[in-house]
Amino acid sequence: MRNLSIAVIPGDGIGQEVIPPALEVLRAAGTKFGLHFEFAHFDWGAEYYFQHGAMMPPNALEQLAAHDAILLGAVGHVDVPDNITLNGLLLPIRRGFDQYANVRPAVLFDGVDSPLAGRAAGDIDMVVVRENTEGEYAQIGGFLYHHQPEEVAVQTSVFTRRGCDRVIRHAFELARKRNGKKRVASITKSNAQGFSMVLWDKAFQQVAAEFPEIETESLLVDAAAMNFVRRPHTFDVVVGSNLFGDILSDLSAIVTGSIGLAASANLDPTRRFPSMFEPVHGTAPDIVGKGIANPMATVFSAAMMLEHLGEEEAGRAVHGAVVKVLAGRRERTADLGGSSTTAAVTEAMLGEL
Ligand code: GGG
Repeated sequence: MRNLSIAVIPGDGIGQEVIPPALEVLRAAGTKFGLHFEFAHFDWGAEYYFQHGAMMPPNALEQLAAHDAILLGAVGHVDVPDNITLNGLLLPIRRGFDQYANVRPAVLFDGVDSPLAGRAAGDIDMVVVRENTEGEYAQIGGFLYHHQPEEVAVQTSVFTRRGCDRVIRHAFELARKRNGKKRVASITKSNAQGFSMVLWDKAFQQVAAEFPEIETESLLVDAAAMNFVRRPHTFDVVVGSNLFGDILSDLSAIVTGSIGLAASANLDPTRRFPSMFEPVHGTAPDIVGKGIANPMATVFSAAMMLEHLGEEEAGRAVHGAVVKVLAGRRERTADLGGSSTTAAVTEAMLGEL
């Protein structure tokens, strides 16, 4: 029996509703595959902020570092400015634990309808690899004449050669490992961002030379957005900056049916620190408390966590259970056109497992 210690941060909104199903599925997988999970719960997020004036305590990373991995639900609240939720919890964990590769798969599964005409199951199978520690999310800047009529804001993106190289190399290694089209698309806006993204392009060219068997293309982000809709079947691994990767992975999620299926892994590939797994979706205040949130993105994320922890068989089983429920077209939440509850979908996944 292998013991795995998982830090669990349900966070806010439907984060609180999608994490318990994922823990149930993980426990069931543990029973089947000889894994004992210890789940350490952290009540960080908006409620914590209302009580303490911070999204998490000052020694949060110290507390999390003791665990094998982190499972996160969602963070955000209508009464807390978005920059506080992001900069007070998500970004310090991603940066502090050097989780530089945010891996976001998007697959059109059997039983799921794409909003794009003529796309069948398996037609779309891509992964967006988002740079996760710098770029447009670096939080370098400030205000001048703040709160005065003539106020000025300056925000600087930070692109380091090390940061570009390592995430681009991760994308190529993923393309090599995947049973896919062996293709990496790099996304920039280097015609307008003439320094940072020119550096990115140079890094892309040089890293690509190490992987001669992988086909490459470079796209401006506007063209990439168009082509995610026009020819999504041509993409395999897509690598982009923090902001572009974030935006494009919402697009890849919706062309494959729903953001309720979009999983993500914030990876420290060096394994110095715990990696963090979270659904791409946010807190969905419009459906909080109704018991209808789709737990599948979180369960897919849990499957990615198992794989990262070396439990490939268990990860495949959890992933496969979700895929089977989708293919059955019976239990499905509203985002997929159904009327099932979170609990009913969870029962179905457990049944398949
Ligand atoms: N599932 C985590 C969550 O709440 N994500 C919403 C969000 O605002 N994410 C921003 C980001 O990933 O940069």
